[in-house]
Amino acid sequence: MPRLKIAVIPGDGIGKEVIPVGIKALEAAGRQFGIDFDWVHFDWSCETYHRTGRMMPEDGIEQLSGFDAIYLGAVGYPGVPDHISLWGLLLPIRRAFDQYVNLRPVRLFEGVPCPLASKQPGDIDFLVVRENVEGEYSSIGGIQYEGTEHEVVVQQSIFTRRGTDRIIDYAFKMAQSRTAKHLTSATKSNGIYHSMPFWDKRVQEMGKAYPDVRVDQYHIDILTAHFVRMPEHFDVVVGSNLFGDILSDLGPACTGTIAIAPSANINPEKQFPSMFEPVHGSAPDIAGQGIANPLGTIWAGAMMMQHLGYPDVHDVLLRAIENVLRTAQTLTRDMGGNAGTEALGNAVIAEIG
Ligand code: GGG
Repeated sequence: MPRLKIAVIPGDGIGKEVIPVGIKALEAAGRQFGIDFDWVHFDWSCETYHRTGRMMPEDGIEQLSGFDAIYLGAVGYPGVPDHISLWGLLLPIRRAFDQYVNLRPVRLFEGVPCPLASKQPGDIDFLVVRENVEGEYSSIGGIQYEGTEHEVVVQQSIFTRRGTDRIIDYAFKMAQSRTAKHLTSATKSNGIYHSMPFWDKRVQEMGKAYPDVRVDQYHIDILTAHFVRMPEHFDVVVGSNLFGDILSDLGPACTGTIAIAPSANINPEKQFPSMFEPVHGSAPDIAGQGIANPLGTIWAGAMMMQHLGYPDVHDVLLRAIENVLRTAQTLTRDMGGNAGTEALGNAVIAEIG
């Protein structure tokens, strides 16, 4: 009987509410295929930071390194600056385990009210491929003359040839594996002088190895407009760390709720554990009320099973989400219903059977 060892970091806010639901759903789906889990919980969070001055212990990465995967809720809470919560936990994990691909599928499900009136389920079904370890998410830079009227702040972005090529190549491969074989690349090469024209050039160069993939290159500003106006146009969308992050919030917002969206931080070579989390953050405004939507966390769990070599478990979980949404009986508030986190989780688990 396969036994998977999963590190669980619920984190902050609604992360603590959605992760237990995700675990229950994974256990129900795993049972059908004789898969067992060892869940090892780590209480690393902004609360831990308040108590200890660190989001995770000094040997945190070492502690995670023997696991098959990491299942994370959310980080960030009032009182801890946002850059501390990201740089103290999420980003060091992504970097230490070279999780350079961030996969964020975007899909409009039947039963979920769509804010774009003319769009139907099937119209929106694309994949954002986000570069996950370099780019604009950089700690290189500094401040001089702090607090004076001469204050100067410098923030560097990092675009390596290796880092740029490997994410673009991954995105081409994803596009090639799909029916539409269509890749869209997001940059801002008319405004950002060095890194973005470099990225554009690498897309053109690397595209030569994928003649069957149709390529579009857009500036990020008009691309966001196209996301809203014609989301059906997109299949695989690749962008830098920052642009990918923005597009993968905007995409699911166009499908009715960001809370359904999952995020897979992948080390494709499987040398290190990959990490799975919902796209959404800790949502302090609704934390503790039992009303958070757990579907992004459950879908992230499904992606974890796909990555670990259990596509059947992935499919069972996704079918259960689809079926629950289709009936539109048990929806959380973000989807126009009044069900709570537990009720929606139980409906998915009942569907799993
Ligand atoms: N679900 C993880 C989480 O808390 N996300 C909030 C966030 O700000 N993430 C930034 C990122 O994905 O880079």
